[in-house]
Amino acid sequence: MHTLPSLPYAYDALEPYIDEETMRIHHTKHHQAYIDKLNLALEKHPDLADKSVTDLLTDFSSLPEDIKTAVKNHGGGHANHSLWWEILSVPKRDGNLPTGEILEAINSSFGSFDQFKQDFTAKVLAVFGSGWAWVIKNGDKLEIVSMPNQDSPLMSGQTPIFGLDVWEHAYYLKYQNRRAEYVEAFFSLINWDQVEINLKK
Ligand code: MN3
Repeated sequence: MHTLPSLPYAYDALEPYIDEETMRIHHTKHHQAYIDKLNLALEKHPDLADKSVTDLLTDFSSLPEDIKTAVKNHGGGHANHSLWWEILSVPKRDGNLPTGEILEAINSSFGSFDQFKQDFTAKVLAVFGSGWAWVIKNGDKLEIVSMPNQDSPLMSGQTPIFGLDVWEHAYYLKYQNRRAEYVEAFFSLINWDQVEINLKK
C-alpha cells in the first residue's frame, strides 16, 4: 500500500508565498486522492504490490495494459507531489539563492542563474492546461521541460531534480490567474539543499 508522506514542515510554514489552506487541501485531499486511486488500481495486480512508485513509473512500458492509465495519472501524481513537498522549504530571511554544485550546474547549462530563472518562468507561463515544469538532468547538463497532467519525467527515463506544480489547485486560492507571481513566490521557497541532493542521485 502506498501512503501519504508527511510534510517536512507545517501547513502554514510557506506563508506568505503559499497559503496554509492551499497546502492543507493540496496535501490531504489532492495528493491523498492520487494515492487512494493508485492503491485501488493495484489491487488487481498483487505482483506489483511491493514496487515503489518510482519503479512503477521507471518500468512503465512493462506494466500490464489495464493499469497503465492509472499508474500514469495517479502514480505520477503520487511521485510528483512526493518530490514537490521535499523541494520546498521555509522561506529564508536573507534571500534564497543556490550555491555549490547546483549553482555550477545551472551556470554551465543556462549561462547564469538569472537566465535560468527567466527560461524557467517562460516555460511555466507557457504550460497550457494542467501540468508541471521540470528541471531534469540530461548527462551533465540541466534542461527545463514541461509535461502535461501528472506525467512523470521518470516514465521517459528522465531524472527530475525539481519542478513546479502548475495545476490551478496549487495556486488558485491565493494567486488566481496571476501565475507569474506564483512562479516568483516559488523561487523564494526552493530548497536548494534538497535540489543538490537530487542532482547527485
Ligand atoms: Mn498538485
